[in-house]
Formats: sequence, C-alpha cells, structure tokens
Amino acid sequence: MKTRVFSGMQPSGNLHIGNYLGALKNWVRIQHDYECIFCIVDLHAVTLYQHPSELRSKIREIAALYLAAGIDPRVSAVMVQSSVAAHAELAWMLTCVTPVGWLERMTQYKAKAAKQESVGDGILQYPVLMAADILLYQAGIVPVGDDQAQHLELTRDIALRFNSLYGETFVVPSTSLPTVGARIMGLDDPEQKMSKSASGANHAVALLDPPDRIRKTIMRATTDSQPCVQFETAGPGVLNLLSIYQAFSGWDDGQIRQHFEGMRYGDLKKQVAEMVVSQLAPFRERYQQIVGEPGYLDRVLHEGAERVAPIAQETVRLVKERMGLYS
Ligand code: AQP
Repeated sequence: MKTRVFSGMQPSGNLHIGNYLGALKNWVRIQHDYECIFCIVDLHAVTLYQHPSELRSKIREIAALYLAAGIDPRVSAVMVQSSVAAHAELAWMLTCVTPVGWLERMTQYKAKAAKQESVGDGILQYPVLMAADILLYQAGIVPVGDDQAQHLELTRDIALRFNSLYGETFVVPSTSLPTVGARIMGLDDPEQKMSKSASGANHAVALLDPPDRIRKTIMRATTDSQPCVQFETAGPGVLNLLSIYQAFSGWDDGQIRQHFEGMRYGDLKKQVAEMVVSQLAPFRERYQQIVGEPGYLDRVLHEGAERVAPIAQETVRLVKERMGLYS
C-alpha cells in the first residue's frame, strides 16, 4: 500500500511563488509516488475574518490553481476542508489532549496574535486543527514549506500523546521540505517570509500576476549596497533572488554560483524575472481553461470529498472507540 500524503493551503489571499516553491511544486512532483490528498483549508482561513463572498471565490481559485500547477485530480484527491465535517470533529478530540502551553509556544501564533487587538481562540487552536487534518487521514508524509515545520512537530507530539494515552491510533507523520525554496522571503523585505496576507505592493509575486507586474515587482526587489553578486558576502535580498532562480530552474549550487558570481544586480533581477515569467506563463493559460469549463471544478471537489470521506469516518470511529465516546 502506498504511503498517504496530506497537505493544504489556506484560501486567505493570492497564492504566491513562496507557496508554489515551498509546497505546491513538491506536491506535483510526488503525486504519482504516494496516495495524495490536497486540501483547500478554508476552516483555517476563517481564524482571521474573511469576507464571505471573497472566501467563496478564493476557495475555487485555489482549487483551480492546484490543477493549473499540475495536480491531476484523477490521481490525487482535491477537496475542501469544510466539506468533510470530521476535520472539525477530530480537532475537538485532539484539543482535549493538547496542553495550552504547547500552543502558546508556536511562533506563528505569537506573530499573528501580536498584530491583533483581541486574539481569537481560532488563532491559538489553528495547529490543533492542522493536526486533525493530517491525522484524520493517517498521513505518513506532509510536504510543506519551512514555516509549517513547527506545526508539524506539534502534530507529531499530539499524535504521540494520544497514542500513549489511548493506545496506538495515529500514524505519526514526517515533514517533507524542499531542498531549495523552503522559505522564500518577501521581495520588499527579505527579513520577512513571503506571505499571502502581507500588504506591500512589491512584497510577493502571485501565481496569476501578468508578466509586466512580475517584472516590475522583481526589478524593485530589495538587495543591498553592493553593485554585484558576491557569494561570500551576499545579503538576504540577493540570496532570496538566487534561491528563486535556483528553485525554478532546478540548477545545482555549482551552476548557480558559476552563472551569477560577479553579475550586476540589475542583470540578476532581469534574469530572475524572465525565469519566473516563463515558468508561470503556463499556469495562467491552464487556469483560464479550468475556470472556463462549466461544472468541472465542482465535480473535482465533490469527487475529492467523496473519495476521502470513508477514510475520515473510519478514523473518527476509531478515535471515538478509543476514547470511550458514544457511537
Ligand atoms: N514564503 C514561503 N516560502 C516557502 N513556502 C511557503 N509557504 C508559505 N509561505 C512560504 C508554504 O505554503 C503552504 C501554504 O501555506 P498556508 O496557506 O497554510 O499559509 P501560510 O503557511 O501561513 O502561508 P502564507 O502565504 O504566509 O499565508 P498567510 O499570510 O495567509 O498566513 C505551506 O506549506 C507553507 O509552508
């Protein structure tokens, strides 16, 4: 039997090249080697207020982008989190075995909470819901970007705690990070990770940005005070541009160094921009085809939910039995 893979993205903004290089690209690469479930995690998105009609259309946009990137729905299940109620059901059961101190230590919680006047409980509980998403399907591998590694560690801790309290129940999943592109930084501020919810106009390249916009954003990327690439002393902005090029091109470290050492920043940016433009062009075309086909997306999402529902129901049944809940 193939190992099961689970991963997801929040429909909370425009998917960007960080989401692609950190996660989606890997999903496409491994989809034939494992039994994969790719989820649009809308229950996570509402931990911060989302306008309902925007959220509704974002869910469809993200699903179409998964497919446009190359996820084959005949091979992998593509589904929306809130269409399988067991995600929320299991999350409650896991909440009851999770010490609040574990959640308060999460760096993403601390960062998000610091930006709010009043902190919603959902922001604290977010990693428990994420653990439920993964454990619900007994996933063995979770391909994510580096920012989610701490949440994955917590998922393992929750699984181990549950297993030790109630007996072997959950597969303890491992994290799969890409070797290059696991943390793409903001183009306007290379000290911050590229993020869907960041507001700066030149912060990110979105997967559906037109070529002119991509070129403009990359040409304005923050570098440092040196005139050209020097690998020994390169600052975070230059290293970020080099990582983006490397992740898209698939070149190894030696090729990157040989090609870019001594190159003026203006030329580096032009080459990165052209690489990104050429790699994203097929996305936009496929995306338009997918959203232009009446009923197709709904069919994919409906079939995806139907495929995974029996796995989810079996896990919930087992967890209820282990905990002594009524069923
Ligand atoms: N900058 C990044 N570099 C590499 N990988 C990244 N990911 C996110 N940002 C980067 C990976 O993309 C997947 C989807 O993430 P998510 O939707 O769960 O949200 P996130 O991790 O919180 O990402 P964002 O873009 O910063 O969204 P917002 O602003 O909505 O919180 C994950 O696998 C993540 O690791």
